[in-house]
Amino acid sequence: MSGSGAPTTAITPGLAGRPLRLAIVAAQWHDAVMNGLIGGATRLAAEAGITPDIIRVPGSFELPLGAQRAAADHDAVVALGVVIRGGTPHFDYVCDGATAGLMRVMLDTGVPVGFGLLTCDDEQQALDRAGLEGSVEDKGREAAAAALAMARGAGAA
Ligand code: DLZ
Repeated sequence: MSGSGAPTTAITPGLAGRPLRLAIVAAQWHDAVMNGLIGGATRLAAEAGITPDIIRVPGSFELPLGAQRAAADHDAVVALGVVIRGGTPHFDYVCDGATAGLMRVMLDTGVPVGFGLLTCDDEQQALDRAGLEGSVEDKGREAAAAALAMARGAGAA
């Protein structure tokens, strides 16, 4: 905002005018894809002048509890994970549990949770969405953008 007297530092207005506190809660399965997702979310945050806290949890099933803990001292949370379908119903239990748990955290706490959980039939589908070189989509970035938009008041009357 040159000429207006406003600060030129990249400050994302948050609660009480301070920068938003963003947590990226990330599972630890499928390293290459996770690195892409975390990179996408981190880049989006950096563009908004935010340095996120990155919190690792063992797997996608643990994302809801990680998000709940992070919601206690952050304005927005991005949950990132990758689940690849195997030969048993396990995939469905992990995906359903993580998805329902993350929604519950968001509604119970009122803290927006960006949904960056990839649920894929194979690794290639995940790589295509990971925001890596050669990927066609960047789901980490999308999830971070959604969480920050909600934290800034999107959807509020
Ligand atoms: C056990 C498991 C399996 C088989 N696959 C995945 C996966 O593809 N992605 C993921 O994030 N986590 C996986 N996990 C781990 C579970 O999410 C969870 O961490 C364990 O069941 C321990 O609670």
